[in-house]
Amino acid sequence: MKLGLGLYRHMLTRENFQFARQAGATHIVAHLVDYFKGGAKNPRDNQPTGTERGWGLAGDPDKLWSAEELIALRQNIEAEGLTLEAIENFDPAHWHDVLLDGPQKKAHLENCKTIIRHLGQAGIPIMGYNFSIAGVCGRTHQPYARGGAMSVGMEGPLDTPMSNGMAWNMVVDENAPAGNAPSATPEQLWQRLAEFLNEITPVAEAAGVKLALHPDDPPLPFMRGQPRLVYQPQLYQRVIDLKPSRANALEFCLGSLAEMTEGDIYESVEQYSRQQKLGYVHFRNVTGKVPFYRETFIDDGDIDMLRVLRILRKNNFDGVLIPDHTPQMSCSAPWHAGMAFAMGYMKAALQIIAQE
Ligand SMILES: [Mn+2]
Repeated sequence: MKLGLGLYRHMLTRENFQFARQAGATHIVAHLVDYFKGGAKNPRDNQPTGTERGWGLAGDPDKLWSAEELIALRQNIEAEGLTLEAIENFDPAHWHDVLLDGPQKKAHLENCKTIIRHLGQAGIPIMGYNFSIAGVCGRTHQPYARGGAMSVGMEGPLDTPMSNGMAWNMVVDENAPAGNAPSATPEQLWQRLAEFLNEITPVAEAAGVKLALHPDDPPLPFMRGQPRLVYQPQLYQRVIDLKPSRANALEFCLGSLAEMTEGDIYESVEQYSRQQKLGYVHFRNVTGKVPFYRETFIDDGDIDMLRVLRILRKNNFDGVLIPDHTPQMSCSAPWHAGMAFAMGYMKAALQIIAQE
């Protein structure tokens, strides 16, 4: 197993690649969506939480990530002795009508195919994605973690309907008419995923790219009046069975899985790693379950992280683990300190299980 670090778009700098390398990482997972246009409630030095308008305006709908910029990113990462393992998340500007079943759906499916082909050309093996209408929303940011560290949690469900012009917790149409977006049914959402996988997996197979699906964060059956896909551990199996393909894989988020009300985290790790379905792993810890949970320091939550690593090793998982999120530590570099703490723990844990 390999240690990686996830970096937001504005953090894809030489200094941060060096930081990752210094903390023992060999791999990078890069976000290319800019989640930080939502203003003061969405500071750039933390994971995005945002407001009812989400994380702000999505990217340029007409500007897909090119093979050239992906190759340049990979080369910049390799220049610091690291490997680019995955791109995490499509920009809702490029695929919102796949999620919403809107009028541009055909063009947006083509956008996804083009982006996957570009990843293939750039030699990036995994595309992480989150098939969600309302997206990562409804979380609160408070001093929840040890020592009063600022962290993310949930204080109950968010039922405020999603407004028109939004998708995936971002604004995709600033000029949308007032009012709320129509609600889908759970079956419609699964139908949309089935169509996406049927269209995209053959392209991904040909490009040598794995699609890796993140579960819902937070994992509730509905958020903002919209159904969600993988909000219990067994629903991951439904995704796998929907489209048998080596390109149909999972962005396996331990935190989101542990926040779910059903299942057992160790059985889930066993079930999906045994099937060789893990693209990469979000290796983080939490206490509690939806709709009242808190993200914790990696050593301080409900999950026995070493037990998880032993299961992954038993099933020959050889991919990348990244910390995903951590609480913010009190200092002048709260994000970096939190990540360095998590990666030090992970490095030690990997050394321990390697010696067993
Ligand atoms: Mn995650």
